[in-house]
Amino acid sequence: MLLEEIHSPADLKQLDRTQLDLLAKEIREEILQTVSQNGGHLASNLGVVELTIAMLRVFSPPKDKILLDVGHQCYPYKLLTGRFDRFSTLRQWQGISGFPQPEESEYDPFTAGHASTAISAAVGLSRARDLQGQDHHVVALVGDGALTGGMCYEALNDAGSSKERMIVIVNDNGMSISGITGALSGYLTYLRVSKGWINVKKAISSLLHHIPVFGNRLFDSFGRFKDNIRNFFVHDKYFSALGFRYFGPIDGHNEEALERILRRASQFTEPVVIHVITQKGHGYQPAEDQPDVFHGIPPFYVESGAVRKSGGETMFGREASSYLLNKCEQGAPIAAVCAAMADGTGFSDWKLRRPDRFFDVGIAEEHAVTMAAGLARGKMRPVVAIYDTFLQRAYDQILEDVCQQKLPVLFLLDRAGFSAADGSTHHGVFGLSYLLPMPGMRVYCPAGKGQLIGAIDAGLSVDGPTAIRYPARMPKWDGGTDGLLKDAEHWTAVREGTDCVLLCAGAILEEGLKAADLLKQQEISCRVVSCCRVKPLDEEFLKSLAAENIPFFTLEEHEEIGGFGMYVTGWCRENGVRDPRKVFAVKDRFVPHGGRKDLLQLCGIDAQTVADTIEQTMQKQTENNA
Ligand SMILES: Cc1ncc(C[n+]2csc(CCOP(=O)(O)OP(=O)(O)O)c2C)c(N)n1
Repeated sequence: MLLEEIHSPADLKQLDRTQLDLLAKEIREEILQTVSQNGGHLASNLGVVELTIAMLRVFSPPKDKILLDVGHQCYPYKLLTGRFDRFSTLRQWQGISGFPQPEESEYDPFTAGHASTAISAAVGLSRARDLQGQDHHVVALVGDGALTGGMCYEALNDAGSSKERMIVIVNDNGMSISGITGALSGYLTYLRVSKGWINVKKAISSLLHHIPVFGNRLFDSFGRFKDNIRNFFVHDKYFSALGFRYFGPIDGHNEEALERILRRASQFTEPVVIHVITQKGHGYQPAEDQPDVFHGIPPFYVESGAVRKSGGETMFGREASSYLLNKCEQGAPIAAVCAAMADGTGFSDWKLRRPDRFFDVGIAEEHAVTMAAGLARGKMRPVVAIYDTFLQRAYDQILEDVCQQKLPVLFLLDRAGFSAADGSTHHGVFGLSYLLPMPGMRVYCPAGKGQLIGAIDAGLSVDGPTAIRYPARMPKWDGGTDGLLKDAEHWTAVREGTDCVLLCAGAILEEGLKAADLLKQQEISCRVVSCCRVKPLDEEFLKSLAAENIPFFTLEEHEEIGGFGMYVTGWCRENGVRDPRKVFAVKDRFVPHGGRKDLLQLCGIDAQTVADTIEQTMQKQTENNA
C-alpha cells in the first residue's frame, strides 16, 4: 500500500504519475472505510483528494503554510502528513481530530472549525513572514460555501490592496452543505461556464482531433496550453477588482494540471486566486448523488450508503421548525432566518412550504442577525435558527442591533451542549455566557418538547428578544412525546427529594435524574428540578429554597463562567441567601472531541461524578453538624 510509505510531503514528491493515480484511489478508500465506521465529513474530503496531493507536491509544509477553511476537508491532508497510522481513530475519544489542530501536528498551521477564516489568517501569516524576512509560501484553501462569509471579503479586500504575497485557492463545487446561496456563487458559475472559454475550448479540441496522426498528441499538449490561454478567455472582474490575479477555472480532479497552475502561481509576488472546480463526493456514487447527505454523516454501510443506526429520535430543531411553520401558515407574521444550516437546524421544510418567509443567507451569521433585526423593525416576527457555537460570531449584532432596540427577535440555538465527535470548535458551551449579560434578553433551556413549545410561545408573545437553547436530540426521559413538562416559565421538580436539591438547566436534566437514582442507592433523597427559563431566574423558586434551608446544587452542560450556576450564585449573594454548594459545569477549558459520555466524565458533569460529589458534600455537612 502506497499510503503506508508516505510520511511527509517529501515522500509524495518521489512518486510518478501511475503511483499518484493509485495513491488517490487509496486515499479515497481509506477515507470511505474510516468515515463509514466513525462518521464524519465524507463528501467534502472525497472532493479534494487530487487538490491536496497537488498542494503537497508543490508546497513543502510545515515550512510553507497551508490553511484549510472550516477544516472539515482535512482528511486527505492528514493522511499525507504523517497521520495515516492513527487515521482509524479519527474523531474518536483521544484519537485524531476531524479538524486541523496545531497541537496535533506541526503540519496544521492554524485551528479551524468555524468557516471563512482562512484568508484572514493567511494574510496575518504572510505579514508575519515578511516582517521576519522569511521566504515561505502561504496558501489558503477556501470553499465556495465559505466564501459566502463576510470575513473572506474583508480579508481579500485587505490583502489585495496591500499586495500580500499569498495564494487563495477557491474550491468551487457548487455546494455549501446543501445548495449554495448568494450572488457570488452565481458569479463563480458564470466563470465556470463562461461562454467564450467553452466555445474556444470546443473549437480547438475538435480541430486538433481532426488532424490525422498528430492530432491526439497535439490535443494532449493542448491540455497544458489551455491552462495558459484560459486567462485570456475567462475574464474575472471580482477578484481582479479586489487586487488579486485570477487563474482558472481549473479541473480539480486533474492532478497534473493542478500542479502546473500551483507552480506557476507560486512564482508570483502578488496575491493570486486559483479557481478550482471539484465535485463533492467524487469517486463514491452515493456521495456524488447526494453530496448534502454525505457532507457530515454518521456511521454508514459502504455498499448501500445507508446510515447504520437510523435514529428514530425526535430532534429539537425539527419540532421547533414545524411548530413555527404551522403558526406561519395560520397567519402569524413569522419569517425564518438560517445561515447555511437549514438541514442541520431542521428548517429545510420552509423552503418548500413557505419559501416567501424563509431566508437562508449563507455562512453569514452576523448579517443574519442584523437582517432579522431589520425584519423585526419592519413589524415581522423573525426567528433566527443557528447553532449555539456559530452564533458566537454575531455577538455584537445581537447586543447592538437587537437588544439595544428591544426588538422581538426569537433566537433558536441548536446543538447547545457537547457536539461530541466534532470537538472543541463545535461544542455549544458558551451560549449562556454571551447571552445572559445582554440587557432585556430572555433565555430558555428546554428539557423536552412541552417546554420547547412553551418557550416558543413565550418568545413570540413578548416585546423583546428571546433565546432558546437546546441540543440536537430530545432526551429520552421526556419520551419525545407531548412532553411531560409544559411549563417553560416556572422551575419544576421532576423528582421529589428531601435531603438536597439539584437544579438542572436544560436537557442535562436527564443526567441529573440518573445522579438522583445513584444517590437513592446511598439513601440520599435528591430532588431534581428542571429549570427551563434561565433568564429571568425563577426568583420565587429560589426564595422558597432559601426558606426551606435545604442544600442545593446546580448542573449544566456549559462553561461555568457566565453560566447558569454562577448566575444563580450571584442572585443568592445579592439576596443574602445561601448559594449553591457546588456548581457542576465545564471549568474554563476547551473540551476535545469524543463520545458524549467521555466528555461528561472529563468535565465532571456525568451522573456518577455528580452523585459522588453530592454524597461527599452531604457527608461533610453531617460531620460539621455533629
Ligand atoms: C461560522 C460557521 N457557520 C456554519 C458552519 C457549518 N458549515 C460547515 S462546512 C459548511 C459548508 C462549507 O461549504 P464549502 O466551504 O463550500 O465547503 P465544501 O464542504 O463544499 O467543500 C458549513 C455551512 C461553520 N463551520 N462555521
